[in-house]
Amino acid sequence: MSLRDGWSFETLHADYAQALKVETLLYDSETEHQRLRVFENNRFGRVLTLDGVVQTTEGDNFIYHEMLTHVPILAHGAARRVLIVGGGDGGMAREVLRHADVAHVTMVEIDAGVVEFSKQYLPGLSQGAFDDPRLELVIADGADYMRSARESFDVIIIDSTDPVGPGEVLFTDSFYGHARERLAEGGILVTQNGVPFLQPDELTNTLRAFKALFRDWGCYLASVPSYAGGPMAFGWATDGEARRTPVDVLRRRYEAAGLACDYYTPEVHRAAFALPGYVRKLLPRG
Ligand code: AG3
Repeated sequence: MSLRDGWSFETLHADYAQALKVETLLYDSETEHQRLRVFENNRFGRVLTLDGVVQTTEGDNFIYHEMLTHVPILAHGAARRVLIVGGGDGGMAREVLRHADVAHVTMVEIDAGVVEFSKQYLPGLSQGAFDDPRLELVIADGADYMRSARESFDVIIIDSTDPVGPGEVLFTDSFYGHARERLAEGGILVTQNGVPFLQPDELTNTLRAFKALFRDWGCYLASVPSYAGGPMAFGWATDGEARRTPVDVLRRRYEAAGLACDYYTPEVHRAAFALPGYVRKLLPRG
């Protein structure tokens, strides 16, 4: 049971759990796909959980969403078409749409319930992104979409849950293979890849698949307080050279885009690819 004595306990990991105080329970119900809850916490603001696992909070979502959007988009330098898989809360779309040069965003979310619900209970996440004419919302299974779509994208962002339940198919080799076919030349794929201290295999498995498919593959890190257990890893895969974009070029692009981020800076962008030893050891070898 994830709600106990006025606290929300997360049971994602076998031997470690975080708890957030539930000031007010605002919503608690079962959608077609998962159990959805929103509550108010004094430190984090509104918190969204799916099947008891924290997905996003008003307080710290900027870290996750900025790092999964501005890193690939500014490294690419000319992204016009972006695909988001998942992201029903609208936070990822919000950050992508800050780039005036992005002409089209396709967002593929499996759960229409999450989108409707987020507009109502978490308006601060999407901040009007769902009304932007550049956004095309597709309610579909991300894996089915990736297999059958014909469009191509400069940046693909996988904003998934953890690889349990509906999110599991978004961590398979065949899904990554289909994603690669959807990338335009020089296109970049980034993924939510869990907290490597607690979910080491998740990162190794994804990177093993990337290594077989892409010329440049790896991961970068950011600490998101509500994804407890150490920094979170984001998978990076491309056949292009964008990872090596120098910091002064990133600075110019950041300024030209008129961004004023709360986490992302061009320096943080470069530094995020520096991996501590325990993470480096999780990368596939040979
Ligand atoms: N989706 C990522 C949630 C992952 C939480 N996992 C974890 N703590 N290991 C967030 C959706 C926000 N748009």
